Formats: sequence, C-alpha cells, structure tokens
Amino acid sequence: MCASLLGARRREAASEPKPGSKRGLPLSGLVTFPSSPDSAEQASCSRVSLGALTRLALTLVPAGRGAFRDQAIEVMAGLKAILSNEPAPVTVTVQTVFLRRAADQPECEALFREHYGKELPVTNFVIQPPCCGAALALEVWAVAGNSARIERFGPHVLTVACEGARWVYCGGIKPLATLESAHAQTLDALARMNNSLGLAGCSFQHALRTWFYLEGITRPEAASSRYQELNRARSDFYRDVAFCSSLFRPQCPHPFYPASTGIGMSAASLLVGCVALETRREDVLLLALENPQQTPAYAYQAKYSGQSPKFARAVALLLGNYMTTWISGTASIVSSESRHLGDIEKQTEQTIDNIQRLISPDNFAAHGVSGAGAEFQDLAKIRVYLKRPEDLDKCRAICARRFGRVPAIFALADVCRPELLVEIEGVAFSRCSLPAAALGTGK
Ligand code: 3EB
Repeated sequence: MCASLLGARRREAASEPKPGSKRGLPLSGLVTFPSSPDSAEQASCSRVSLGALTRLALTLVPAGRGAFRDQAIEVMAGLKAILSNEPAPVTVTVQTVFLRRAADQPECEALFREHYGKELPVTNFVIQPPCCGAALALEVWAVAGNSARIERFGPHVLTVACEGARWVYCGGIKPLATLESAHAQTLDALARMNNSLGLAGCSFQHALRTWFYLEGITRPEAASSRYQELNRARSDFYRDVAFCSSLFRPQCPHPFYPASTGIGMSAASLLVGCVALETRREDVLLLALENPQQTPAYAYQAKYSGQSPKFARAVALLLGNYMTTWISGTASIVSSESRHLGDIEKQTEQTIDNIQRLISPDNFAAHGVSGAGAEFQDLAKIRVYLKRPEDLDKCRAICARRFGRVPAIFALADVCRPELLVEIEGVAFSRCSLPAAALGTGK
C-alpha cells in the first residue's frame, strides 16, 4: 500500500451538493487513496473545514499480510504520505488502533514513539480484529492549520483550543489491573477518566461522547452480564454528574447523557475514552437526540438491563454555524426489541434506517431545532462493528450503497445483546444557520 499510496492520484469526491439539499455544499470532502488493484484495501481521508479549523478523519488498513511490524510500518507510511499532502501543518490528536492480538500493542507503541516523537496523540488500543484479516487497522483524527492551540496533559489527555472553544480528548483509560468485576472496572475507569480530564482543568460533566470497550461483554456476571454490570456502575457514577451545566445555555433536555458506544473487546478488560467540550461562547446549542423509532436507552425496561444504559442516541452540538453530530453505536433495535434475528443484511439496513431517521432534519425539528440535521454525505467517518467475520462482504456492500464513500473501519466485536450482528457509529459535520431566536438569545 505504501508505494501505491505515494503514487496514488488524489481523487476528490462527494463535493457536489445533492439536488434538493437545502444546506448547500457539504462541509466534508472525501479524499480517497486507492491502493494497488490487487487489493481491496484502501486508505481514506475526509477533510472538514469548520471556520478557522480543519479536521481530518482517516482510516487505514495495510494491504500486506506479513509480520505485525511490517503491517504497522505500512500503515504509518500511508499516514505520513497522506498528511504530507496537506498544505498546512497537521497535528494528530486522537487515534484508535484496532488490534487482532493484544500482544502486538508494545511493538505498536514503539513505532508510534518513533513516528510521533513528543507529539504523541491520545491513543486507544482496541482489541478487535479488523474484519479484512489485517493485524491492525488505524483510525486517526487530526487538525490542520495554525489557528488551534494544542496542549498535552500526559498520555491520556489532549486539548485543542480554537475560537473560544476548548475540545478535550481523553482516551486509553483502563481500570486497575487487579479488578475483575465489570462493575468495579467501570467505576474505576470512570474515576480515572475524570482524574485525567482534571489534569487539563476539565471534568467529566463536560463529556459529550463516550466509548466503553468491554472484554466479555455478553459473559454472565453477578446476577446478569458484564454489560449489565457496566450499566449499573455507569448509572451509579452518572447520578452525581451535572452534564452540560457549565454551558452558556444549560437548557439541554434532562436527562442529558453523552452519546456513547458500548461494545465488546476480546482482551484487556475495559477501555474507556471520551470527547468533552468547554466553552463560554453564547452561540452554542447542545442537543441530546433520541430516535422516534427507538425507546431511549436510558428508559429501557429492566429485562434489558437492571440499570438502563445511560446514553443519548446522538449528541448534536451547534457552535456558530457548524453542527457536529456524534451518532452513538446504533443497532437493529426498534422500540426496544432486536429485529431481524440471524439476518445480517436486514440488520444492517435497519441499523442504517435508524441512523438516517436519527439525524434527519425532521428529527432535529422534533427536538425543537428546525433547519438543522445531517445526511449521509455529511459523515466524516463511520465504524462498523461486526459479530461474525463471514458477514463482512454483505454488510460492507450495504454500507457502501447507503452511506456512499466514507472513511470506515470494520472490526470484529460482540455487541451487547448476543443476537445483534452489527452496530454502527459515526460523526457528521453539517452547516446550520439558526436565527438568534432559535438559540434562545431573544435578540
Ligand atoms: C443499543 O441500542 C445497542 O452501553 O454505551 C449502543 C450504544 C449500545 C451505546 C452503551 C450500547 C451503548 O442498546 C447497544
């Protein structure tokens, strides 16, 4: 991939507005780097221009199937080749490595130290084999341009300050190794995450988006399962967190919970991370979106989880004219029931239907904000978690048809309910100009 990447012709795509699109040009432009013709793999990059800040989202998988080190070197060379094409200086802020084997992590860390030097991004090592059979897949977030001030607070926290907003990225947080129960692991990891955020002068109440990767997510534990025990601990922890209370307009609906992914991992107990935001800007609006087709997760009946999963289906942040929508892990659930048991194609279609409905302008309007919303062409990046490797081709084909071309990671993981075969998450950037009245300023 390395050589072919360097020689690849840059392709611009997805820059034409769809007929009928009311919000004009999409913010997100896709730049793809096709790899050699004998390989299905490719590196993909989307570039989003948000005022003074440009955000890049990249996904990379190696074409080679040699030693771990060779595959990792290929990926890093691909990353370097793409980022060196950027006109402005680029800083990688957060990366997630999907690893087939937990034992490869130290070697990967050594390569990152070589590659990044002192500019190490916040890094999550998620033990989920890439579906394509590679030893690793890499998802990278970067910012380009000189307008952002970047600060690091140890290996787990990095902040990006720009235009009166401070983004806080926290990741790679694991509980104390001697803890065994999912409840204790979750409480400890959340406390550590809060402490890490504290190093940056932030705290968990500013979190907008969380990720929980749990080993043995469907395994029985206590009277239920490890996932339900995670939910119990999360509920205990969140009870005392005043989410979004420091925003200029702390009017977000109650209860407010961050968007989230809760997903399986094949080793390493528990890994958590989050994105938080601090701002005193007044042109800010935060929405916790629910899906009219789905019971809010926090209102699931006890048969699904003794303490319900505390997360929003999506969280949308309007800052000035730019809307960022974090789509939680979404599965083939209607009301609160799993649909299309055993059928990957129908589960994938249902999941994508759920996402489409969730981010639609109609749903934003139902949450009190008209003239907002997102479309699939606004997605900067998606992740697709698959339970069974044999479902990859069918699922990938449907994702390509429905989402179009978007940087994507396909990784193997258990979903929290054993019957769910697929879960999809993503981030969308869209433009939105609400009248001041919609922001509640009354001007
Ligand atoms: C569902 O809809 C699927 O526990 O944080 C999706 C997203 C799911 C987040 C979480 C769980 C979580 O219930 C599972």
